[in-house]
Amino acid sequence: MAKKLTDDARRQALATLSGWEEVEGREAIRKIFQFADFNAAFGWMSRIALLAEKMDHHPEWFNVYNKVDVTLATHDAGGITDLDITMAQAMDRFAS
Ligand code: H2B
Repeated sequence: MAKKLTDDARRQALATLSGWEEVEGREAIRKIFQFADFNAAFGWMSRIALLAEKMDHHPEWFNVYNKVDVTLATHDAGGITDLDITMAQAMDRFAS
């Protein structure tokens, strides 16, 4: 099972991402993605969904039109693991 990152490792990993913030009161990270329209948002979600299945690691997300509000955490570990950082990096990359 993926291991929870230490406080230091988590901070270091977060510094490699842009626009992600720690969720208050819960060990998770969050970013709100904005796209040109629903088609672009949902296309991105579809590509991430394929990756999520491959990784067996799934985002918590909420979509309204062109926005996707994403929270990442590893439920099995009760916090942030490398899986969340890898997923966040892929989300950023796929969105650019
Ligand atoms: N996704 C996330 N974000 N955290 C998990 O702990 C997790 C998951 N566990 N996707 C996986 C599925 C697990 O429930 C299945 C049984 O492999």
